[in-house]
Amino acid sequence: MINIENRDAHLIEEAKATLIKNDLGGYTVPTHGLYPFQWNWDSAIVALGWLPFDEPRAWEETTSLLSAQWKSGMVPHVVFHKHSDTYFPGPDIWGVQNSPDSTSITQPPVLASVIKILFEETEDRALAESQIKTIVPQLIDYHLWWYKQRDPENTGLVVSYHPWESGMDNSPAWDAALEAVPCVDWEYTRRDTSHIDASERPHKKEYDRFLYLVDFFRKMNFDDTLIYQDCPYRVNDVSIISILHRATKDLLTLCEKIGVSNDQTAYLVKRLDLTEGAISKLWCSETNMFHSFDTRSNTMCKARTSAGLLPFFAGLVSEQQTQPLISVLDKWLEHSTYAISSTHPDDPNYEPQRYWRGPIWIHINWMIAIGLEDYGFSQQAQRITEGSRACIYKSGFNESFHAETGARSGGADFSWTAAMALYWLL
Ligand code: 2M8
Repeated sequence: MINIENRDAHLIEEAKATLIKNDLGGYTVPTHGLYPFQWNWDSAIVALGWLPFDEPRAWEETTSLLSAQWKSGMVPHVVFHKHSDTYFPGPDIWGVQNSPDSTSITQPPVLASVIKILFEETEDRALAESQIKTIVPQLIDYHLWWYKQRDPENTGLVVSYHPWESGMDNSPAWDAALEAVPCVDWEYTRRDTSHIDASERPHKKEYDRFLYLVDFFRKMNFDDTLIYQDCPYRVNDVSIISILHRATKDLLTLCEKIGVSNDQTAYLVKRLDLTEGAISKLWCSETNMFHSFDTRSNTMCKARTSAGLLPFFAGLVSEQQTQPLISVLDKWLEHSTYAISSTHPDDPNYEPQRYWRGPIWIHINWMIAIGLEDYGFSQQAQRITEGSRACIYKSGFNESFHAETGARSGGADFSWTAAMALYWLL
């Protein structure tokens, strides 16, 4: 018989060792080789992993990310602190003239929600109090940037300009919107497929468009207004909108705790109201799910993906929508030996091993489980937690997990999975 306590103790040590191995001094790479820089939402999740065994290091993960914040308030999706040629595209392709080097787009802003957790759970109160004073103003600037630059017409739904910004790079949700983007007109050599089998990565047709968009941002001189007007890819991403919504609420709670109340916080409150009034645009009564929306073609991105469950995390699911969405979730779980796959198994574009088209991502399951608990669906939350834990027991700290077998998928020794194990699962 397996001794569960011993197994968990061993896994905890392994998870800590994974973070320590991926620590490049103040920031943690997702995994060496495949992703040799600091990624935005990875770092937020990773801070939670440092928290139980090194509180100063947990905070440092977030301040190193915020050190790359742009004057506009934007916090980049990748920060190129140190040179590496194991990844493509690097800073030369992005062409940003900032220090430190970074990309010009952002990622799902889960950071403020993480900071709230760090603030509440850090035992060294002096550390927490001192960090929060500098971080909160930076987070306010970041959230103001989101609402003002990414929703200049006050629709209540911010837009995203790149599948990399969603963090769910090759999700079938983006297929149609991405097809409308031209292909890049120069040759390039990918590095990702030299680390990971091509069957687990996006196709060339997607990379051609990813890179066209990178070129486009540079040609627009990274000007928020011009990009909003002309970007050939512009979607209301239900995942970003949900994560931003919860993060803004968490940020406002933090502001209250530390006595910050001003025009900016009042503006954020108004923005929450706007989103609450607009979210029904992303609800589909045929699929009984939320979907992203392509604002270029004015069509819904009908793929059934795990992003469509994240409005639970945001508290954006209405009373009438709750039961239908829970029925979808229950069927999804019936299909799953493990946890929630990134794409619903019945979706025609589901591929259980290909990156964001099927595999299980532990941090997404964490957010869904939190949302379900908030709505009182503890049984489903528990089932998702157990399924996520089972992936780790079976295959360790991988980037993601095969949706049906729980086998490894993507990179090994992966920081956000180790962090979720330390903070959530073990
Ligand atoms: C993946 O995205 C990067 C581009 O940002 C890539 O494939 O090159 C995604 O899984 C993304 O969500 C994640 O933040 C990043 C690093 O783990 O890798």
